Amino acid sequence: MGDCLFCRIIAGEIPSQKVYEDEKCYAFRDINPQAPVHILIAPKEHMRNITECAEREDDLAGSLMKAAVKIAKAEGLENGFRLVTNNGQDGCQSVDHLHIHLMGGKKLSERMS
Ligand code: DGP
Repeated sequence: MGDCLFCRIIAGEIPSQKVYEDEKCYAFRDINPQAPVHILIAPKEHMRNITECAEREDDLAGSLMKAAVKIAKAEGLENGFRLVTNNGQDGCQSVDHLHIHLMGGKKLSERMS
């Protein structure tokens, strides 16, 4: 686990507002929300980013996306939502534990960058 912030959140060592959990992933509200609903979906197993996740034999990336859609439904985002994962330096990834941002609850910006 080391010093990884999200590993510590998933382990319950640092408090978070959990919204969903299954055997593979843990989802919690972003500390600095950029939309009325802003949730982070992270794998329980530590991996750096989606590049590392894509190197796996299993379909963990698909499971994370399916969990995100399940959470969007539970949050009442039937009007739409956005899923984003920042990857590496140019992607402005600030926490090096893979997470998918789920944002919604308002009409989001058309700008993506
Ligand atoms: P990114 O820049 O894609 O790596 O996103 C990291 C996100 O993590 C950012 O939107 C803020 C959020 N975040 C950082 N520290 C904490 C924390 O301690 N708790 C929670 N809930 N979110 C955090």
